[in-house]
Amino acid sequence: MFNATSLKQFAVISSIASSVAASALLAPAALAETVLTGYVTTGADMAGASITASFLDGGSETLTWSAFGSDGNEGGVFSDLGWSLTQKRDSFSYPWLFSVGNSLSIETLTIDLFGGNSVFDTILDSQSAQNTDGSKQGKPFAVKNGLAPESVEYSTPIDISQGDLFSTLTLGWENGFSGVLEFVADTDSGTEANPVVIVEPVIAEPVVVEQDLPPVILVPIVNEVVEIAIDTPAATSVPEPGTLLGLLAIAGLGRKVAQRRQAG
Ligand SMILES: [Ca+2]
Ligand SMILES: [Ca+2]
Repeated sequence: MFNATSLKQFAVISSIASSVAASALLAPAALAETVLTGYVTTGADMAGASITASFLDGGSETLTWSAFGSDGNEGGVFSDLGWSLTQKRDSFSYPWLFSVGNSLSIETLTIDLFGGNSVFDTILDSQSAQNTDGSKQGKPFAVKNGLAPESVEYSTPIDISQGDLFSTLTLGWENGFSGVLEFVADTDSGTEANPVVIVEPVIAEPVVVEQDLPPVILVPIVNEVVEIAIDTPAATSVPEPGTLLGLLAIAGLGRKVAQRRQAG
């Protein structure tokens, strides 16, 4: 049988048990690290990647990369607006093809491979301290043919990167790009079981730093001397109200004293 004490203990134990269960549910699952498939990634392997073209005269278009063709190696995006980006074989050796119709002028091209479970491998020297195990040799962006962009930026390193593996490549042309550009940029892929993981930026808690503020110096404000004409009231012989009341009170007191003397 439960008495009141054992019921209370039961309630406390239940409460602890449910909060443990809740915290177990809320605890983030440990994320597995990226495991690369190897070092050969073709256009078809990058299906799901996100490609964004921004236009010199404003606006942008984002398309999702998909495999195409019958040989199992080709992939790309084709815009109805008149531009396309494709990759047809092992990205280590074969170029990407960026094609932009003359009616368009593209300011930036951003290739984000995360959705395609792939990464850019940017360092050729596999003995480099910055080479990630399993990624082998990479190749940084290099133009094979066409108008080179003025800016080339790799960004968003992945979790296992030692300095060579990035999720995103952005190319920029100050005066816009149209025509055909062939470039090499090596890629690798994550496995299905352990896909590519991006390093989330750590958002620091805001820290309030108490500073020794310099003493506040009060500077007297010197006003201009302003002459104010004051009408000085003319001197009068009229007693002030307070004085008048005092005189009346003394007079009254004197009368009362006189009356008491008469009564006595
Ligand atoms: Ca590769
Ligand atoms: Ca590498």
